Amino acid sequence: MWDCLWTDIRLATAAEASDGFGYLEAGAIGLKDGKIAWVGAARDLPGPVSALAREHREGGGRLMTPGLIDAHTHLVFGGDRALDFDLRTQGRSYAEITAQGGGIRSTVRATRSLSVDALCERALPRARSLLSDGVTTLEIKSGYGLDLTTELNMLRAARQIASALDVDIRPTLLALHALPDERAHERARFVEEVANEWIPAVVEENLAVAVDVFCEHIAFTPAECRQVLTAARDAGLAVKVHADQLSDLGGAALAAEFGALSADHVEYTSAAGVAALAQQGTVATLLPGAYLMLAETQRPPIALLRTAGVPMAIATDLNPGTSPLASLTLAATLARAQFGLTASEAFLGITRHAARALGLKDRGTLAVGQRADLCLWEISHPRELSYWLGRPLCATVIRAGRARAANVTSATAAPRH
Ligand code: DI6
Ligand code: FE
Repeated sequence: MWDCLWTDIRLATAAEASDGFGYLEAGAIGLKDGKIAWVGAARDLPGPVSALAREHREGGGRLMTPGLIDAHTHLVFGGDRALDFDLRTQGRSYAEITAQGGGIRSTVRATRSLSVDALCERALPRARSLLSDGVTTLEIKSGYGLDLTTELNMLRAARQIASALDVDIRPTLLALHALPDERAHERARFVEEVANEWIPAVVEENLAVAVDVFCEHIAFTPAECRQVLTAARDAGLAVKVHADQLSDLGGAALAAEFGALSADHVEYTSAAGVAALAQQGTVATLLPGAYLMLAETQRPPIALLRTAGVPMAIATDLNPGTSPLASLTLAATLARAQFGLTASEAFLGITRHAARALGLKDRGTLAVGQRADLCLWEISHPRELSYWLGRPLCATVIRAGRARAANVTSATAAPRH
């Protein structure tokens, strides 16, 4: 006997299927103990509805998909960068603003000034925005502390978000993001400290499951990244790389070299980089929000990635500087509009391939044995998920078999201490 049976739904399972969606018009899904116990065409149900489950729910013909997975965010931070954006729209470049003390470093100043509680409180509305758009699993990076104390505080804030909201958080130590001003003259020592002190401290408190580095001319060299990724791997943590966003430093190949879960951005990734990702099975995570807001013109090598069979995830990159984007379905629409992804590529990018970008095998598709993380949408076909620009479409979210209200804004309050 299942806990719950849904009928009168259309399904997009995101499992391997010839149409790319796993679309089924008259579907049904049975849930038990927080997992999917049965999924398929309603006409194939193994008995009468009343005999199969303790609760029966009807979806009114709405579309059901896996819960969405945002595999790349920086949603814990202080302040904002609305002024940076103003400057950029008036012709100043991201690199120029960064060099003049704006950019990441201004967010660092604001972030360092906040307590864990205050960081959490500021992040919660942003997280709620993602949740109300169907996100059930969310990666959150540190990286605006640039000192151990603040990095740990950011990760503690991420943990607090996990207990305040109905969402699974995957915390990542963004170990190399920018060199802090006060360490400008001791680059090598800073990198060493990150590798030898920060990573063990994070492991000690079990605050992150992965380590990320920003490999870029305005950030860190491949050699510096290699040093930190080696320490991460030795500590048993998964690895991710901000790769080839603004130039080709071989970031994707570096990610592959370390068996990274994902190489993220990849606008400037070369054919050799794509081949390395394909060989290693590393996901390319596309971040169209940053591409849009930086007015970039170099698109990721989608055709190469597609031909090589590299799984493509799509994420918001939600951050104050380059991607103040708080809707994953909007990210999916942007990936189609700007990068030419197909509707099914966009759908898999926020479901199955996003799960893989986080190393999660128990979600991202509707299949027997998978976690019952589900969304019910006010649309009838999954291609509409990456079509609308900022239209709220999510009707119902179920996480691990339990329903939550689509609008979590008022339902959940920040913890007060
Ligand atoms: N790439 C990004 O898109 C964000 N970090 C990174 O390494 C931007 C971070 C910021 O500008 O605040
Ligand atoms: Fe990022």
